[in-house]
Amino acid sequence: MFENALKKTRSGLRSRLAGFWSGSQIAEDQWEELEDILIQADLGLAVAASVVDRLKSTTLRDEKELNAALRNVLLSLLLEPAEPNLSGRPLSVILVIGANGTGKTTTIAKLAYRLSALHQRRVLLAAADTFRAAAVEQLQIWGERVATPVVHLPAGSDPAAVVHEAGVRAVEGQFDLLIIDTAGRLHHNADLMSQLQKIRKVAARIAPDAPHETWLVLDGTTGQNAIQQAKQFREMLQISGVIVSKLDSSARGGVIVSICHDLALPIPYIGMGEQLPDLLPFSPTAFVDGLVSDTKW
Ligand SMILES: Nc1nc2c(ncn2[C@@H]2O[C@H](COP(=O)(O)OP(=O)(O)OP(=O)(O)O)[C@@H](O)[C@H]2O)c(=O)[nH]1
Ligand SMILES: [Mg+2]
Repeated sequence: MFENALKKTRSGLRSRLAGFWSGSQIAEDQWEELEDILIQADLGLAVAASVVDRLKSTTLRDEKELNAALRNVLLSLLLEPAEPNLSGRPLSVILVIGANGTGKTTTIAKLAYRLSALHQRRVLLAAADTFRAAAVEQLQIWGERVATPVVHLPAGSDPAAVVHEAGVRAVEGQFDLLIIDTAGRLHHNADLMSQLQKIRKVAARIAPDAPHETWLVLDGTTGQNAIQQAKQFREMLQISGVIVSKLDSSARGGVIVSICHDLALPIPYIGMGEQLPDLLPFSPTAFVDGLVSDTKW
């Protein structure tokens, strides 16, 4: 899954680790270099330092052992997710939030495709990004492609009203899932956060315990900035998981470790492209292998 996506990061790591083993043990400056390598792979300062600390306290005799230990340490930092079970109630409501351009709308289309085509669920979409002119139309185009209805109101309507309308329609039409698309940018950040809080309140009236999931979409190519974004959103709203998009492009991948370790948030899915099948449940083993392993090792 990650073999091609993380190729650049992996080969960088490999070539630098290969030159590591000159003497019988790793010198202090080499540990520092390893920390740098991990930071460059987007792991973040704190995580990189803690990985190195843990490796230092392990007996390592050669490159192979270093790689195996690195693999184990990284795996231990990742939360083991399961694909969310959205079938235990009559209607599940999923709120999708995230900064402008991170991939929310595309992710929703991929989710609708995955959950309807693969899991045979009846999905309804709510176009609650009423701020950006073309946002409703963009969701409608995706809706047509995945044969999923989209609830919308005239441009400039209150997004919370769209959510209310979609909730009524979802209950009446006995849909299994309602997925709500939201704006990524308003005139002010504070406006966006209060709008999202209002949407959340309205969503809470649709079904008991709704929204059942609030997924934050982070652009995997933005590295540690994505972590800062997550912290801002988390101050305002309870987030149940993070979907990392664009891991197929120039992402260095390490941000995944930070999301699990620093934010302690699960990653139900990852986005690996712009096509409908390009949303996959996150697999920690496949990810770590993509980052550090190679079949030859
Ligand atoms: N390569 C790649 N591109 C992606 C992925 N997900 C989204 N994109 C692209 O990222 C761009 C923004 O995607 P949108 O889904 O419109 O993002 P958004 O968060 O809804 O944006 P706003 O509504 O403007 O806040 C589009 O060009 C998408 O095709 C992905 O997993 N891989
Ligand atoms: Mg959008």
